[in-house]
Amino acid sequence: MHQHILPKLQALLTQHEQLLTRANAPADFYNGVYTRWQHPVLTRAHVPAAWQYDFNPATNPHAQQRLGINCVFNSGALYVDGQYLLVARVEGNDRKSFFAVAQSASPTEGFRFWDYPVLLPDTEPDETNVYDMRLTQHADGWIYGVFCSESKDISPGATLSDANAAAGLVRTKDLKTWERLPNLITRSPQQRNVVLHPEYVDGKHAFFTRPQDGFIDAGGAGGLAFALCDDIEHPVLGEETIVSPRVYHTITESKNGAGAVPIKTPRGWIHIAHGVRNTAAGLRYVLYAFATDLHEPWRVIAQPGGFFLAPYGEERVGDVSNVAFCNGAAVDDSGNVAIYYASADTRLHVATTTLELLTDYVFNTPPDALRSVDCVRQRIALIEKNRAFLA
Ligand code: M1P
Repeated sequence: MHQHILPKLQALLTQHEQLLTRANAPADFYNGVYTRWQHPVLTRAHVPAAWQYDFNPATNPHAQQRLGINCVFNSGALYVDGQYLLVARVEGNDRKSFFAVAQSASPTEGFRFWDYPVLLPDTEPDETNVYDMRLTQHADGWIYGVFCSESKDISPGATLSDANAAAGLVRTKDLKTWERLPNLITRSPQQRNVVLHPEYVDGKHAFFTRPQDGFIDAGGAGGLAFALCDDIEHPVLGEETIVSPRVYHTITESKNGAGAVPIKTPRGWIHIAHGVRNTAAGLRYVLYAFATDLHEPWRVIAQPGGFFLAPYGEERVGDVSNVAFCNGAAVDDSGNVAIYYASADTRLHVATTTLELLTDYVFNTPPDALRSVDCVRQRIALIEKNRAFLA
Protein backbone atom coordinates (compact mmCIF):
# COMPACT_ATOMS: atom_id res chain seq x y z
CA MET A 1 0.00 0.00 0.00
CA HIS A 2 1.38 3.39 -1.00
CA GLN A 3 0.91 6.17 1.53
CA HIS A 4 -0.56 9.54 0.55
CA ILE A 5 -1.93 8.33 -2.80
CA LEU A 6 -5.57 8.87 -3.69
CA PRO A 7 -7.55 5.59 -3.65
CA LYS A 8 -8.27 5.76 -7.40
CA LEU A 9 -4.57 6.04 -8.19
CA GLN A 10 -3.79 3.21 -5.77
CA ALA A 11 -6.35 1.10 -7.66
CA LEU A 12 -4.65 1.95 -10.97
CA LEU A 13 -1.30 0.77 -9.60
CA THR A 14 -2.86 -2.50 -8.44
CA GLN A 15 -4.55 -3.10 -11.81
CA HIS A 16 -1.32 -2.28 -13.62
CA GLU A 17 0.61 -4.85 -11.58
CA GLN A 18 -2.08 -7.45 -12.27
CA LEU A 19 -1.79 -6.79 -16.01
CA LEU A 20 2.00 -7.03 -15.98
CA THR A 21 1.94 -10.36 -14.13
CA ARG A 22 -0.85 -11.88 -16.25
CA ALA A 23 0.15 -15.12 -17.98
CA ASN A 24 -0.15 -15.37 -21.74
CA ALA A 25 -1.16 -18.52 -23.63
CA PRO A 26 -1.25 -19.66 -27.25
CA ALA A 27 -4.30 -18.48 -29.15
CA ASP A 28 -6.74 -20.72 -30.98
CA PHE A 29 -5.10 -20.28 -34.38
CA TYR A 30 -3.11 -22.76 -36.47
CA ASN A 31 -1.11 -22.60 -39.65
CA GLY A 32 1.95 -24.66 -38.70
CA VAL A 33 4.23 -21.69 -39.29
CA TYR A 34 3.90 -19.64 -36.09
CA THR A 35 1.91 -19.46 -32.86
CA ARG A 36 -0.28 -16.49 -32.13
CA TRP A 37 -0.81 -15.52 -28.47
CA GLN A 38 -4.03 -14.63 -26.68
CA HIS A 39 -2.95 -11.30 -25.26
CA PRO A 40 -0.97 -8.45 -26.77
CA VAL A 41 2.46 -8.06 -25.16
CA LEU A 42 2.19 -4.26 -24.91
CA THR A 43 -0.81 -1.95 -24.87
CA ARG A 44 -1.45 1.53 -23.52
CA ALA A 45 -2.52 -0.16 -20.28
CA HIS A 46 1.09 -1.34 -19.85
CA VAL A 47 2.36 2.24 -19.62
CA PRO A 48 3.06 3.24 -16.00
CA ALA A 49 0.50 5.48 -14.33
CA ALA A 50 3.35 7.76 -13.27
CA TRP A 51 3.79 8.72 -16.93
CA GLN A 52 0.19 9.87 -17.09
CA TYR A 53 -1.04 11.02 -13.68
CA ASP A 54 0.10 13.61 -11.17
CA PHE A 55 0.23 11.65 -7.90
CA ASN A 56 0.24 14.73 -5.68
CA PRO A 57 -3.25 15.08 -4.11
CA ALA A 58 -2.62 18.79 -3.62
CA THR A 59 -2.19 19.45 -7.36
CA ASN A 60 -4.42 16.63 -8.64
CA PRO A 61 -7.23 16.23 -6.09
CA HIS A 62 -9.55 14.51 -8.59
CA ALA A 63 -6.93 11.98 -9.72
CA GLN A 64 -7.29 13.14 -13.32
CA GLN A 65 -5.09 11.88 -16.10
CA ARG A 66 -2.81 14.74 -17.16
CA LEU A 67 -0.76 13.28 -20.01
CA GLY A 68 -2.71 10.40 -21.55
CA ILE A 69 -1.30 7.60 -23.68
CA ASN A 70 -3.22 6.64 -26.82
CA CYS A 71 -1.45 3.48 -27.91
CA VAL A 72 1.71 1.37 -27.92
CA PHE A 73 2.66 -0.39 -31.11
CA ASN A 74 5.42 -0.80 -33.74
CA SER A 75 8.48 -1.99 -31.82
CA GLY A 76 12.12 -2.76 -32.48
CA ALA A 77 13.34 -5.89 -30.71
CA LEU A 78 16.53 -7.48 -29.42
CA TYR A 79 17.39 -10.61 -27.47
CA VAL A 80 20.39 -9.99 -25.19
CA ASP A 81 21.65 -12.26 -22.38
CA GLY A 82 18.32 -13.96 -21.78
CA GLN A 83 16.31 -10.75 -21.93
CA TYR A 84 13.85 -9.55 -24.56
CA LEU A 85 14.18 -5.81 -25.12
CA LEU A 86 11.57 -3.88 -27.04
CA VAL A 87 11.84 -0.27 -28.14
CA ALA A 88 8.19 0.47 -28.71
CA ARG A 89 6.44 3.32 -30.41
CA VAL A 90 4.35 5.01 -27.73
CA GLU A 91 1.86 7.63 -28.84
CA GLY A 92 0.47 10.25 -26.48
CA ASN A 93 -3.04 11.65 -26.67
CA ASP A 94 -1.35 14.58 -28.41
CA ARG A 95 -0.53 12.33 -31.42
CA LYS A 96 3.22 12.64 -30.88
CA SER A 97 5.10 9.35 -30.80
CA PHE A 98 8.21 8.61 -28.78
CA PHE A 99 10.27 5.57 -27.89
CA ALA A 100 10.26 3.58 -24.68
CA VAL A 101 12.13 0.42 -23.69
CA ALA A 102 10.18 -2.52 -22.26
CA GLN A 103 11.90 -5.64 -20.98
CA SER A 104 11.02 -9.22 -20.07
CA ALA A 105 12.74 -12.54 -19.57
CA SER A 106 9.91 -14.10 -21.59
CA PRO A 107 9.15 -13.40 -25.26
CA THR A 108 5.39 -13.53 -24.70
CA GLU A 109 4.52 -11.93 -21.35
CA GLY A 110 5.70 -9.80 -18.47
CA PHE A 111 7.01 -6.79 -20.41
CA ARG A 112 7.67 -3.80 -18.15
CA PHE A 113 8.62 -0.36 -19.31
CA TRP A 114 11.80 1.08 -17.87
CA ASP A 115 11.33 4.03 -15.53
CA TYR A 116 11.60 6.72 -18.20
CA PRO A 117 10.89 6.91 -21.94
CA VAL A 118 13.80 7.55 -24.29
CA LEU A 119 14.79 11.20 -24.60
CA LEU A 120 16.56 11.38 -27.96
CA PRO A 121 19.29 13.96 -28.48
CA ASP A 122 17.45 16.98 -29.94
CA THR A 123 19.62 17.54 -32.99
CA GLU A 124 16.96 17.95 -35.69
CA PRO A 125 15.15 21.24 -34.98
CA ASP A 126 12.43 20.70 -37.61
CA GLU A 127 11.62 17.17 -36.44
CA THR A 128 7.99 16.91 -35.24
CA ASN A 129 7.48 13.19 -34.78
CA VAL A 130 9.57 10.03 -34.49
CA TYR A 131 8.46 6.42 -34.84
CA ASP A 132 9.14 2.80 -35.81
CA MET A 133 12.66 2.16 -34.59
CA ARG A 134 14.50 -0.86 -36.00
CA LEU A 135 17.24 -2.10 -33.68
CA THR A 136 20.31 -3.61 -35.31
CA GLN A 137 23.06 -5.29 -33.31
CA HIS A 138 25.77 -4.54 -35.86
CA ALA A 139 29.05 -6.35 -36.47
CA ASP A 140 30.83 -3.05 -35.67
CA GLY A 141 29.85 -3.46 -31.98
CA TRP A 142 27.12 -0.80 -31.77
CA ILE A 143 23.38 -1.23 -31.46
CA TYR A 144 21.86 1.10 -34.04
CA GLY A 145 18.33 2.44 -34.07
CA VAL A 146 16.93 3.57 -37.41
CA PHE A 147 13.58 5.34 -37.26
CA CYS A 148 11.31 7.68 -39.13
CA SER A 149 12.11 11.34 -38.46
CA GLU A 150 9.14 13.36 -39.64
CA SER A 151 9.03 17.10 -40.19
CA LYS A 152 6.53 19.52 -41.66
CA ASP A 153 7.05 20.37 -45.31
CA ILE A 154 7.58 24.12 -45.40
CA SER A 155 8.51 24.38 -49.07
CA PRO A 156 6.55 26.90 -51.19
CA GLY A 157 3.12 25.54 -52.16
CA ALA A 158 3.09 22.86 -49.46
CA THR A 159 -0.24 22.36 -47.69
CA LEU A 160 -0.73 22.34 -43.92
CA SER A 161 -0.60 18.53 -43.86
CA ASP A 162 2.38 18.01 -46.15
CA ALA A 163 5.30 16.36 -44.39
CA ASN A 164 8.74 14.94 -45.04
CA ALA A 165 9.89 11.54 -43.84
CA ALA A 166 13.60 10.88 -43.35
CA ALA A 167 15.52 8.08 -41.70
CA GLY A 168 16.82 9.09 -38.28
CA LEU A 169 19.85 7.29 -36.88
CA VAL A 170 21.04 6.69 -33.32
CA ARG A 171 23.47 4.27 -31.74
CA THR A 172 23.93 2.94 -28.25
CA LYS A 173 25.59 0.16 -26.27
CA ASP A 174 22.92 -0.21 -23.60
CA LEU A 175 19.65 1.40 -24.84
CA LYS A 176 20.22 4.05 -22.13
CA THR A 177 22.78 6.43 -23.61
CA TRP A 178 21.95 7.31 -27.20
CA GLU A 179 24.28 9.02 -29.66
CA ARG A 180 22.44 10.69 -32.46
CA LEU A 181 24.02 10.62 -35.90
CA PRO A 182 22.83 12.77 -38.81
CA ASN A 183 19.67 11.71 -40.60
CA LEU A 184 20.38 9.56 -43.64
CA ILE A 185 20.74 11.38 -46.93
CA THR A 186 19.29 9.37 -49.80
CA ARG A 187 18.38 10.11 -53.38
CA SER A 188 14.66 9.75 -52.65
CA PRO A 189 12.62 12.81 -51.58
CA GLN A 190 11.00 10.73 -48.82
CA GLN A 191 12.34 7.78 -46.90
CA ARG A 192 10.63 5.49 -44.37
CA ASN A 193 11.01 1.89 -43.18
CA VAL A 194 14.79 1.93 -43.36
CA VAL A 195 16.61 -1.02 -41.80
CA LEU A 196 20.34 -1.39 -41.15
CA HIS A 197 21.68 -4.81 -42.17
CA PRO A 198 23.57 -6.43 -39.25
CA GLU A 199 26.73 -7.28 -41.24
CA TYR A 200 29.08 -5.31 -43.44
CA VAL A 201 28.58 -5.72 -47.18
CA ASP A 202 31.68 -5.02 -49.27
CA GLY A 203 33.17 -3.55 -46.08
CA LYS A 204 30.36 -0.98 -45.81
CA HIS A 205 27.27 -0.44 -43.73
CA ALA A 206 24.28 -1.60 -45.78
CA PHE A 207 20.68 -0.45 -45.55
CA PHE A 208 17.33 -1.67 -46.77
CA THR A 209 15.36 1.40 -47.78
CA ARG A 210 11.95 2.32 -49.14
CA PRO A 211 12.22 5.23 -51.55
CA GLN A 212 8.90 6.99 -52.03
CA ASP A 213 7.68 10.03 -53.93
CA GLY A 214 5.17 11.32 -51.37
CA PHE A 215 4.79 11.17 -47.60
CA ILE A 216 2.07 8.52 -47.92
CA ASP A 217 2.13 7.48 -51.58
CA ALA A 218 4.98 5.47 -52.99
CA GLY A 219 4.22 7.17 -56.31
CA GLY A 220 6.54 5.84 -58.97
CA ALA A 221 8.94 4.28 -56.47
CA GLY A 222 9.45 0.62 -57.13
CA GLY A 223 9.56 -1.04 -53.71
CA LEU A 224 11.89 -2.16 -50.96
CA ALA A 225 15.48 -1.37 -51.93
CA PHE A 226 19.11 -1.83 -50.85
CA ALA A 227 21.94 0.69 -50.67
CA LEU A 228 25.44 1.00 -49.27
CA CYS A 229 26.86 3.71 -47.02
CA ASP A 230 30.55 4.69 -47.04
CA ASP A 231 30.57 6.45 -43.65
CA ILE A 232 28.01 5.66 -40.96
CA GLU A 233 28.87 8.87 -39.09
CA HIS A 234 28.03 10.97 -42.18
CA PRO A 235 25.45 8.65 -43.73
CA VAL A 236 24.92 9.29 -47.40
CA LEU A 237 23.48 6.32 -49.27
CA GLY A 238 24.53 5.33 -52.75
CA GLU A 239 22.27 4.01 -55.47
CA GLU A 240 19.15 2.23 -54.19
CA THR A 241 18.63 -1.09 -55.97
CA ILE A 242 15.16 -2.63 -55.77
CA VAL A 243 15.18 -5.91 -53.83
CA SER A 244 11.48 -6.68 -53.37
CA PRO A 245 9.37 -4.85 -55.95
CA ARG A 246 5.78 -3.71 -55.81
CA VAL A 247 3.74 -5.97 -58.05
CA TYR A 248 0.31 -5.45 -59.60
CA HIS A 249 -2.54 -7.36 -57.96
CA THR A 250 -0.47 -8.74 -55.15
CA ILE A 251 -0.14 -7.80 -51.49
CA THR A 252 2.54 -5.22 -52.39
CA GLU A 253 0.69 -3.35 -55.11
CA SER A 254 0.38 0.03 -53.33
CA LYS A 255 3.65 -0.10 -51.43
CA ASN A 256 5.88 -2.26 -49.27
CA GLY A 257 8.69 -1.77 -46.82
CA ALA A 258 11.29 -3.57 -44.76
CA GLY A 259 10.24 -4.67 -41.29
CA ALA A 260 12.39 -6.62 -38.87
CA VAL A 261 16.16 -6.69 -39.21
CA PRO A 262 17.02 -9.64 -41.51
CA ILE A 263 17.36 -12.93 -39.64
CA LYS A 264 20.41 -15.05 -40.52
CA THR A 265 19.84 -18.74 -41.24
CA PRO A 266 22.14 -21.33 -42.88
CA ARG A 267 20.15 -20.98 -46.13
CA GLY A 268 19.88 -17.22 -46.34
CA TRP A 269 18.67 -14.04 -44.69
CA ILE A 270 14.99 -14.17 -43.83
CA HIS A 271 13.12 -10.88 -44.10
CA ILE A 272 9.76 -10.07 -42.51
CA ALA A 273 8.45 -7.08 -44.47
CA HIS A 274 5.08 -5.42 -44.97
CA GLY A 275 3.00 -5.12 -48.10
CA VAL A 276 0.12 -2.73 -48.72
CA ARG A 277 -2.82 -2.94 -51.08
CA ASN A 278 -5.65 -0.49 -51.54
CA THR A 279 -9.29 -1.36 -50.91
CA ALA A 280 -12.63 0.47 -50.77
CA ALA A 281 -12.10 0.54 -46.98
CA GLY A 282 -8.62 2.04 -47.25
CA LEU A 283 -5.13 0.59 -47.19
CA ARG A 284 -4.64 -2.99 -45.93
CA TYR A 285 -1.23 -3.79 -44.42
CA VAL A 286 -0.03 -7.40 -44.13
CA LEU A 287 3.32 -9.01 -43.39
CA TYR A 288 5.16 -11.06 -45.96
CA ALA A 289 8.45 -12.94 -45.88
CA PHE A 290 11.26 -13.65 -48.31
CA ALA A 291 14.88 -14.78 -48.25
CA THR A 292 17.98 -13.19 -49.68
CA ASP A 293 21.39 -14.66 -50.41
CA LEU A 294 23.82 -14.88 -47.48
CA HIS A 295 26.63 -13.16 -49.39
CA GLU A 296 24.56 -10.93 -51.66
CA PRO A 297 21.79 -9.86 -49.26
CA TRP A 298 20.10 -7.73 -51.94
CA ARG A 299 19.41 -10.83 -54.09
CA VAL A 300 16.10 -12.60 -53.40
CA ILE A 301 16.42 -16.40 -53.44
CA ALA A 302 12.97 -17.41 -52.17
CA GLN A 303 9.66 -15.57 -52.25
CA PRO A 304 6.54 -17.26 -50.86
CA GLY A 305 3.32 -16.04 -52.45
CA GLY A 306 0.77 -14.08 -50.44
CA PHE A 307 0.92 -12.88 -46.88
CA PHE A 308 2.77 -14.40 -43.95
CA LEU A 309 0.55 -12.75 -41.36
CA ALA A 310 -2.53 -10.56 -41.74
CA PRO A 311 -4.72 -8.80 -39.16
CA TYR A 312 -6.91 -11.49 -37.61
CA GLY A 313 -10.05 -11.25 -35.47
CA GLU A 314 -9.83 -8.35 -33.02
CA GLU A 315 -6.48 -7.35 -34.55
CA ARG A 316 -8.42 -5.90 -37.47
CA VAL A 317 -9.86 -2.99 -35.51
CA GLY A 318 -8.12 0.02 -33.99
CA ASP A 319 -6.94 3.53 -34.74
CA VAL A 320 -5.87 2.52 -38.25
CA SER A 321 -7.90 -0.61 -38.91
CA ASN A 322 -6.75 -3.47 -41.13
CA VAL A 323 -3.05 -2.98 -40.41
CA ALA A 324 -0.45 -5.54 -39.37
CA PHE A 325 3.01 -4.01 -39.06
CA CYS A 326 6.33 -5.41 -37.86
CA ASN A 327 9.63 -3.68 -37.18
CA GLY A 328 11.25 -6.14 -34.81
CA ALA A 329 11.97 -9.80 -34.18
CA ALA A 330 14.19 -11.47 -31.58
CA VAL A 331 16.02 -14.78 -31.96
CA ASP A 332 17.26 -16.64 -28.88
CA ASP A 333 20.30 -18.93 -28.64
CA SER A 334 18.21 -22.03 -29.45
CA GLY A 335 16.75 -20.65 -32.68
CA ASN A 336 13.37 -19.63 -31.23
CA VAL A 337 12.02 -16.56 -32.98
CA ALA A 338 9.66 -13.98 -31.51
CA ILE A 339 8.11 -11.74 -34.14
CA TYR A 340 6.67 -8.57 -32.65
CA TYR A 341 3.86 -7.18 -34.78
CA ALA A 342 1.36 -4.44 -34.12
CA SER A 343 -2.28 -4.48 -35.09
CA ALA A 344 -4.27 -1.52 -36.32
CA ASP A 345 -1.58 0.93 -35.12
CA THR A 346 -2.94 0.31 -31.60
CA ARG A 347 -1.23 -2.52 -29.69
CA LEU A 348 1.71 -4.91 -29.95
CA HIS A 349 1.46 -8.70 -30.29
CA VAL A 350 3.94 -11.52 -30.62
CA ALA A 351 3.99 -14.51 -32.97
CA THR A 352 6.45 -17.22 -31.99
CA THR A 353 8.18 -19.65 -34.30
CA THR A 354 11.62 -21.14 -34.92
CA LEU A 355 14.35 -20.70 -37.51
CA GLU A 356 13.51 -24.19 -38.78
CA LEU A 357 9.81 -23.40 -39.26
CA LEU A 358 10.54 -20.01 -40.84
CA THR A 359 13.02 -21.59 -43.23
CA ASP A 360 10.51 -24.28 -44.21
CA TYR A 361 7.87 -21.59 -44.80
CA VAL A 362 10.09 -19.32 -46.87
CA PHE A 363 11.68 -22.00 -49.04
CA ASN A 364 8.71 -24.36 -49.50
CA THR A 365 5.69 -22.09 -49.86
CA PRO A 366 4.87 -21.71 -53.57
CA PRO A 367 5.36 -18.29 -55.15
CA ASP A 368 2.41 -16.13 -56.18
CA ALA A 369 1.24 -17.48 -59.54
CA LEU A 370 0.05 -13.92 -60.35
CA ARG A 371 -3.11 -14.90 -62.34
CA SER A 372 -6.28 -16.51 -61.00
CA VAL A 373 -6.18 -19.34 -63.51
CA ASP A 374 -2.61 -20.20 -62.61
CA CYS A 375 -3.43 -19.99 -58.89
CA VAL A 376 -6.19 -22.57 -59.45
CA ARG A 377 -3.74 -24.80 -61.33
CA GLN A 378 -1.32 -24.45 -58.41
CA ARG A 379 -4.06 -25.48 -55.96
CA ILE A 380 -5.23 -28.42 -58.12
CA ALA A 381 -1.65 -29.70 -58.19
CA LEU A 382 -1.67 -29.68 -54.37
CA ILE A 383 -5.02 -31.49 -54.23
CA GLU A 384 -3.79 -34.13 -56.70
CA LYS A 385 -0.66 -34.67 -54.63
CA ASN A 386 -2.83 -35.19 -51.55
CA ARG A 387 -5.18 -37.78 -53.10
CA ALA A 388 -2.92 -40.70 -52.28
CA PHE A 389 -2.86 -39.68 -48.61
CA LEU A 390 -6.60 -39.13 -48.28
CA ALA A 391 -7.85 -42.18 -50.22
O1 M1P B 1 -0.54 3.11 -40.62
C1 M1P B 1 0.15 1.98 -41.06
C2 M1P B 1 1.66 2.22 -41.09
O2 M1P B 1 1.91 3.30 -41.99
C3 M1P B 1 3.27 3.62 -42.21
O3 M1P B 1 3.90 2.61 -42.95
P1 M1P B 1 4.24 2.92 -44.51
O4 M1P B 1 5.32 3.91 -44.49
O5 M1P B 1 4.63 1.64 -45.15
O6 M1P B 1 2.97 3.45 -45.10
C4 M1P B 1 4.04 3.84 -40.94
O7 M1P B 1 3.72 5.12 -40.47
C5 M1P B 1 3.71 2.87 -39.84
O8 M1P B 1 4.13 3.40 -38.61
C6 M1P B 1 2.23 2.56 -39.73
O9 M1P B 1 2.04 1.46 -38.86
